[in-house]
Amino acid sequence: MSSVVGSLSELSIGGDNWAAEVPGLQKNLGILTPNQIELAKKLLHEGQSHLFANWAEQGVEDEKKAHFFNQVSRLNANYPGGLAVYIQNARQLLTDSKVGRNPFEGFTPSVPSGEILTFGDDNFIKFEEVGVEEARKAAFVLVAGGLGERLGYNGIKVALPSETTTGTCFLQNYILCILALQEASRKLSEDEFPVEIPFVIMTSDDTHTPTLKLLKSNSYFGMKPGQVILLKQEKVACLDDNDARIALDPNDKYMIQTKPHGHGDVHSLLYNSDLLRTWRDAGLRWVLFFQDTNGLLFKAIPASLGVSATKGYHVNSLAVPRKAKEAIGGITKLTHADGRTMVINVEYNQLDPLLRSTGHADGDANCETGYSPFPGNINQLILELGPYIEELNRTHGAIAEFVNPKYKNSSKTSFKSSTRLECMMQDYPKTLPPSARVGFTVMDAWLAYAPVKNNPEDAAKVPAGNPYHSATSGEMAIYRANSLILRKAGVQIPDPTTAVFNGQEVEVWPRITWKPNWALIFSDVKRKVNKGCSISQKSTMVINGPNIYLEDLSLDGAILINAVSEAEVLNGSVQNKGWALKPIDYKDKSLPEENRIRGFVIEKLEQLEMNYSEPGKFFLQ
Ligand code: UGB
Repeated sequence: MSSVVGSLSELSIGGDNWAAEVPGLQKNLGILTPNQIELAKKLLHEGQSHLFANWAEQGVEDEKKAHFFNQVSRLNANYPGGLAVYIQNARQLLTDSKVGRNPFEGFTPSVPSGEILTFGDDNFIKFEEVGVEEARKAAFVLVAGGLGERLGYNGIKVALPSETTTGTCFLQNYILCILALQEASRKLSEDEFPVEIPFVIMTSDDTHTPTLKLLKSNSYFGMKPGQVILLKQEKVACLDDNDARIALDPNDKYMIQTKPHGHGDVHSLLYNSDLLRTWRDAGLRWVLFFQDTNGLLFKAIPASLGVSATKGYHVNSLAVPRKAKEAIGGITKLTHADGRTMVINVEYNQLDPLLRSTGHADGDANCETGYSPFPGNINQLILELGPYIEELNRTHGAIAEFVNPKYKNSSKTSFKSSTRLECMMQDYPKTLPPSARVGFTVMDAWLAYAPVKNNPEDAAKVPAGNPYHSATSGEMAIYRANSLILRKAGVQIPDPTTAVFNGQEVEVWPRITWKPNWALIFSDVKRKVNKGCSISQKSTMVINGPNIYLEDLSLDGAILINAVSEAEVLNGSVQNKGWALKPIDYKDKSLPEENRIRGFVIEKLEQLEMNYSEPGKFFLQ
């Protein structure tokens, strides 16, 4: 038993003098309601007397004291079993973490086998086509309640430009992709299925209002407002130490610090909403979960949905080759001594201890391929709706929790900052019966995964050869993927140059972007790219229009093409000064944060902009 609890359990909390040893509380008993007294007793019982240590005399700041109890009451009501259970769970998990207890006791890890896709081959193309067809039976769920602590950006992450050539923010990109999938799937459908793909966004107190504002001020980026559903997750109390002492806000002694409980909340929120039943009644078959800042995501979705449908997976996790120690979980097969097996994400902070404790002396290390043998979880999950509903009916959406304190020192006695219990959406399969069909799909990282998670300083410190996961690398990855896709379709594109922005060396490919209604899948690209095209390394190309065809295009500079759907274009030779990437200092506060975090701005020297607002065939020259 911890020291704090030990000493406090000696308090006679049941007797008249229950607050005698907590003067801050004792002197305020006169203003407390019976309900507040019950809550205060619970707190004392759970070793939380420090919360009252600096309370003012009765009559001073009484309103704030009432707010304090309102908050305690909410925290108590929002956690299954109440705040006392939360503190007890936290104390247990913190003790386990301190002694380094293996949460996978009894399990042996091994490398699972899954579907490994190669971009552009026949198999990939087939899965993409099946995926587009299935998309009309899908609902999308974006988890966007996270604080983005590692990125340190002041706004919500989904409002950040995914790339700065067009300035398209992540949320806009996701919505345009879903709408493009909706349209493509509708065209393939011969039945009466009304196609309006539902889009749920899980927000938190930190992100809800700005997310709604972003949507409203941009007319939902073209989606029908009723198609977008916001579900807000509640936060949990932060903890200051291994005794699970609740953390107070450093600026307000009557306010408990809270943080999101983790993306795992998405399952209970969906369970408690009516959405899943409504979707099932409407004939939907898939729920796709994804995260807030992966600009490549939708390049991977059609093929992976095709895999789910073809293989009949109840759960399909998307994965990419993982570098050892990269901050993404490893997909692992776990076999228990009693014979049970499961294929599950082992989070990045747990993989190394698990491997070491099961005879892998090097822990989380690369193998001869230069990658970890465990595929990296990119936390995009495709669940089949029917089995998902069945499972949630059983579990009510509860997901196992964990704690991840950042310790100040090796004795693990204090934290760098307060911590809290969390749960992860990818832990959903942990409770599934052995009959569940759980699979995963691996794709190249260049195609599928380029999140924006790390601030410039941390990104620059990433071990050599590991991905930066920064705004700089996230943007460059979009250009690289688009260039590689066009190359595969026959466009001549030279090898990239390298440049250093914010201390990170990155490949710089031509800045090629297209709207999702131009090409969602590789066969779209192949249909629209004809012979004789070349794009120089310094070039920029922005394609905005569904029927733009590239043929005999020689581009050395910048071109922006906007065309209505009936306009068909484009060939010829374009040469101009183009757009250049100009390095900037991320510490220069005179520049917008959106630019500073990527370490460059785009200098628009010269470009050709073509706007085709009438139907017809057009040629550049
Ligand atoms: N999120 C919420 O919506 N609510 C919350 O309470 C917390 C987060 P992070 P993390 O693919 O790159 C995950 O912080 O947790 C949202 C996987 O666990 O970006 O470090 C948040 O808004 C890991 O296995 O990621 O790591 C964001 O959209 C690995 O796959 C999302 O949850 C890794 O992501 C993820 O939050 C990865």
